[in-house]
Amino acid sequence: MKIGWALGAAVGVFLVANAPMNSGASDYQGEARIDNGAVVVDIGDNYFSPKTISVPAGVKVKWNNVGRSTHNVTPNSGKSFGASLLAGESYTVAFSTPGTYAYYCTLHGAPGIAQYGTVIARAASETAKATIKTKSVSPNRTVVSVGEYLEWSNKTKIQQRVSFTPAAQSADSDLAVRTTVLVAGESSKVRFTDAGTYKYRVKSAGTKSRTNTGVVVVTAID
Ligand SMILES: [Cu+2]
Repeated sequence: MKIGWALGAAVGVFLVANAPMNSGASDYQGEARIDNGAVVVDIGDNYFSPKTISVPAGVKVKWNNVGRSTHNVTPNSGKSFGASLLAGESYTVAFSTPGTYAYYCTLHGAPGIAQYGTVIARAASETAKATIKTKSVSPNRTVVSVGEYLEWSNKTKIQQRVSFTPAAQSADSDLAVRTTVLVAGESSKVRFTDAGTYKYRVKSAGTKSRTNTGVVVVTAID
């Protein structure tokens, strides 16, 4: 990562004007969404949105170039997927092998720098997970099938409160839950039984209270 600092700083200067503000406290920009059975990732000038998304393996991911410039989807390693897209073009691929697929645009980024993104394809047996850190929840865009769980792990040293809208279902009962509280180091999972888009806020307890946000798309894929 250190090696990338100089380039990252240089690219960052002109990105400020163009990049969406993904760090805002109540910002759900770049919501995960489904289009014709594919999970959509928008390509703008010069970013991918959502930047990181977790999907069930086998689900199609569709990149849409909604920017004005030409961009490309280039894997950090290998050539198992990838495309160059003019403005308005799209590219769809299904990640049928579970794994983490890191990619970037060679024109406006580098691996892990500036215009880059990640698709996490989960095995069918694998519960979707999100890690809560002080300044982020990652991945913060998750697609699950109806009936699946999302498990949050609290890696901070303070209590975190995850509140979602609409309510989901608790992991071990049929009770609808809107808020789940995680003490430091704990994890908690919630089951999503109805298709839809669930937004959530992760609020930390304590004086330096901070809110991170995320989106879960529950879909009837399969
Ligand atoms: Cu680009």
